[in-house]
Amino acid sequence: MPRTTRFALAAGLALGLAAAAAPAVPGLSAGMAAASAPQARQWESASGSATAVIKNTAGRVLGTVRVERYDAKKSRVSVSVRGLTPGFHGFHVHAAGVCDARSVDRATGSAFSSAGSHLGPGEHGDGAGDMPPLLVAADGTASASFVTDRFTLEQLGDANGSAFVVHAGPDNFAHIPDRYFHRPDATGATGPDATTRKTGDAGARIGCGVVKVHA
Ligand SMILES: [Cu+2]
Repeated sequence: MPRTTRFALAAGLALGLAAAAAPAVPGLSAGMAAASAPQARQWESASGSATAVIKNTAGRVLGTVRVERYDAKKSRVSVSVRGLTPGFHGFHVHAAGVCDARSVDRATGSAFSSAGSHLGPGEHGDGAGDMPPLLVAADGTASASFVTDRFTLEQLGDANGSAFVVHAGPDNFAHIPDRYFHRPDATGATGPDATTRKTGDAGARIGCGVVKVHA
């Protein structure tokens, strides 16, 4: 059981006991006990957060990400970046909490290979780490806030951590209708190729921030 849930339960229990110990006003104890339940949930939703500072390959800070518990199943992600090229940029949670600009992926030449693949199982677009792309304005800044139930704070802070990654290009979420055919590839497949299915063609990793989960 997560520590926060234990705390919420304990707090709710304590309030319930306090209410039960106040028999002087009949009916009040039941009311207080009922009132304690939503309060306990509120505490639970307010506790816990995660932050990440996103840096580019030169180590310059591009911006920050904050994740807060929204309710029992959802998180709110708030991100603010600057110094990017205008347009859409793929934005994902990657599965390893290591942002080493010198770790270059041999196949793609991209930096921050150390952050690993996208968080969670599932096809690209349906994975836990898939998030709305950042829309960067002409002045190079982007700001977004959204709610997701695809990952929890506990998942972000798992044994090998996680990282927020900004990509050089837009993310097509592997949403390529089957009418886009190409010649059979090495495996004989004729639909969208493996790179599109896996990465959404979002291109190189240009920003990376290790997630720090706070109790
Ligand atoms: Cu990514």
